[in-house]
Amino acid sequence: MSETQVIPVKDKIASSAHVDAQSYEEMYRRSIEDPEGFWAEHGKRIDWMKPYSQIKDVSFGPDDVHIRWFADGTTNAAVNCIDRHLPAKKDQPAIIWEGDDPGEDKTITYGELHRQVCRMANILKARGVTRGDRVTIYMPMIPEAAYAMLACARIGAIHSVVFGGFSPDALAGRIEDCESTFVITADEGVRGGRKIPLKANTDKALTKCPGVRHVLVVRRTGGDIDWHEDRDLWFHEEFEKVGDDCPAEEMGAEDPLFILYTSGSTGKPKGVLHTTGGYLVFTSMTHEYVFDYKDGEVYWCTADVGWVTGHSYILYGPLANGATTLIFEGVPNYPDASRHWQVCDKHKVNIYYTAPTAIRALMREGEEPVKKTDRKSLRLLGTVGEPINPEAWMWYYKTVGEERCPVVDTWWQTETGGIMISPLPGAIDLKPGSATKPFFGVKPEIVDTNGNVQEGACQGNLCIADSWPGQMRTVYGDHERFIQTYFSTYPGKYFSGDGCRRDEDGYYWITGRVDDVINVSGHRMGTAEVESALVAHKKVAEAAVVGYPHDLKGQGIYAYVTLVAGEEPSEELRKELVQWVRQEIGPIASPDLIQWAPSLPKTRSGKIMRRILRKIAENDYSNLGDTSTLADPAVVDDLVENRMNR
Ligand code: 6R9
Repeated sequence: MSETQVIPVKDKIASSAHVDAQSYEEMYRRSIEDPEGFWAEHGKRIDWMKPYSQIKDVSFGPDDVHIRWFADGTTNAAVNCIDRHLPAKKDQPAIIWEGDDPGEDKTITYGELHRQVCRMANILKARGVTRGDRVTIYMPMIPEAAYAMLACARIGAIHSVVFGGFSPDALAGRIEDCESTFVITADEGVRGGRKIPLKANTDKALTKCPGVRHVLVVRRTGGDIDWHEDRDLWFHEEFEKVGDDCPAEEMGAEDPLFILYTSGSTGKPKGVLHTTGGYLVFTSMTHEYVFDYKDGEVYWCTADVGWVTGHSYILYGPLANGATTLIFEGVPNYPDASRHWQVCDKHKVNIYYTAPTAIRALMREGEEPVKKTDRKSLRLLGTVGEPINPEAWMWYYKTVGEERCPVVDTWWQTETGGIMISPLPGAIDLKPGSATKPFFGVKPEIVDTNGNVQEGACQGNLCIADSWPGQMRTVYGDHERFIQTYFSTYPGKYFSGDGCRRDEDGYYWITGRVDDVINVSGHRMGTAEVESALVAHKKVAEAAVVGYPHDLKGQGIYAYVTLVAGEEPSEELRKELVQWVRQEIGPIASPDLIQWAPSLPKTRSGKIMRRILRKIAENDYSNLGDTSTLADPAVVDDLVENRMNR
């Protein structure tokens, strides 16, 4: 074993888990040597209307990139998440909803979920939404968000969930890109006692989106909102007009299930497209094995449904497995820093899945808020979204889990649909900070910058050599961009955009993004997006944005800003620009630090040397590299002199 600490699998866990070390090795080997046979078998874990005979039909290029799984099978995601559980679980909780206010909660059984989803689906149908239409969902964390997603799936409409923290402009861009004709929102959201004006934001966004015919509004707070008689519909009124019965559409395995926008290193956010059959097989299987999910357990993933983690591991994976999934409306520190653990005690949560940024924030509050709760129901802990530092990992393991609960550090992406690299709790010894080993069917490769595949212990860029059923199929409306982004850097392989080290035990250690994507509190932000928001301000001539290490957020946003001639830097302007970016994109894009740059370091051909800007932001001058190609090397001295995060 290597130099780092190893936490071996406990015998008790191995003997009761889905797989132990030996069966992991056997299953993994088979999944790689005989993917057709492996997935032919495991594809059956979901219910098909017409069984598949084709399994895998994939090309990673160079001429043609296509990805198809179970292509001649037909199924429906909502049926798999609801109807098929009704005979045995009609009265079992499907969703436990915990409100922002600790006094508010609600339990939705599988039977009730069925009724709610059918009615929502009938509302959509009555208003002309059909198979293949795009429906944008801009919702707080309330059960109706889940109903809306599943209602779309039931009638074959493609949902595009937009995170409730995004601005009207960001919402409009996403509605326009996929040409949505229908929006589902709420009057207001509530988080940490504060209201979020979702309907007002939607109204603003829709001034730019003439194609939207209807807005279905769920009443959450009863707050004052504007009403557009010809366009807006109250959910509770429409609900009374429709019936409980809504036959599910028979969907091809490769029919789209949803679009989810995510930031990349260039341009505007991409519409990541996932399809039906393979996605459901992969998310349900990973949910069962990685969390070692057992029937009757209460499972809580703290993500927002606006992110892929919410799609795959609040909704589709757990519900496809007939689990009880907890949906939490609030934030970890409201009313106080014990909230998450109080929720665990209140609802007897067995499996808890969160982000490193939340763990670090809670760790700062000390042990007391944790220790004053019981947490005896907890059996397994998980993390996702960014690299977790071993110190936070150990705190999570010891203080929260009392060394009783294995911690599964799960590496994956919007693009991968489900978990790719993660411990299986009964099979794989843990190393704090490592996502450990690949899931079944996942073949990671570490390549150097020339694309040579590295063997043994090594470090480089993380690629995946072959397809898995949960993989994204295309960028919505732009297949060329899909090929360019993921398959052109290392031809014939999927390139993740992450750096990675593999140790001598074959464990994977994700080191973070190697492209121009910043990971702020587990949320992806493209530097290009923040830059274009900044330069849209009339006083800004030019901007360059990079990430820098941030204690709580993992990475912070560091912006170098050059003002137009005649404008003077000031504290007010700094605040104005932060506010401006919040308005343009949303609070998660707020620059943490803005440095006034009289000019930016550029090559003679005019390219901004981001490598240097990154080093300065990181306070690391030991290796600024070769600056001789700069048009004006003196620029760097000025930036170093005036750096922000001393
Ligand atoms: C699921 C999700 C993906 C990026 C990914 C990587 C980072 C996610 C991680 C992790 C280290 C982990 N990331 N999980 N890094 N360890 N366990 O987060 O999807 O929002 O698309 O972000 O997040 O950099 O490339 P997404």
